[in-house]
Amino acid sequence: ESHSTGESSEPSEKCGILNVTKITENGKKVRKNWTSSWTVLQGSTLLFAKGQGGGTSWFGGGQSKPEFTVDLKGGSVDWASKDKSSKKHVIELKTRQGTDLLIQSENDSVVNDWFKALQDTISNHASE
Ligand code: I3S
Repeated sequence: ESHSTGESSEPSEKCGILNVTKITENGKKVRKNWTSSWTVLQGSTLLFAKGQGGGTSWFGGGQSKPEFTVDLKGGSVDWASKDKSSKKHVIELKTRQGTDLLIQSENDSVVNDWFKALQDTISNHASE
């Protein structure tokens, strides 16, 4: 186990509301189901909690769990091609586990920030 040689001592953490859908699960195509989700990037883990509002209620709180998490290590991130979605500003995230997601927001600067954060996370954990 090795940590990237500290260009930053801060843990990578980022959160916000994004539209998310799985497109592939364990390598199999699944039907899209776009959901607005409170999204947290914590280390190399991306966590999603369903539903808007209540924002941080599950986070750090007692019992509630994130609805869904993916490990970014060994994954890849790219802009989704037009045939993947008719929406604007769509990120395609592929994970080593064979779960692929589309991540979107109407706000392009929000999506650009997430794109960079995901890319940085993946490259910072590339050797693990
Ligand atoms: O790839 P698709 O099938 O065009 O994705 C659309 C569908 O998931 C659609 O739901 P239904 O399967 O119930 O028709 C969604 O409402 C659309 O948002 C999906 O397309 P976009 O282009 O928005 O990702």
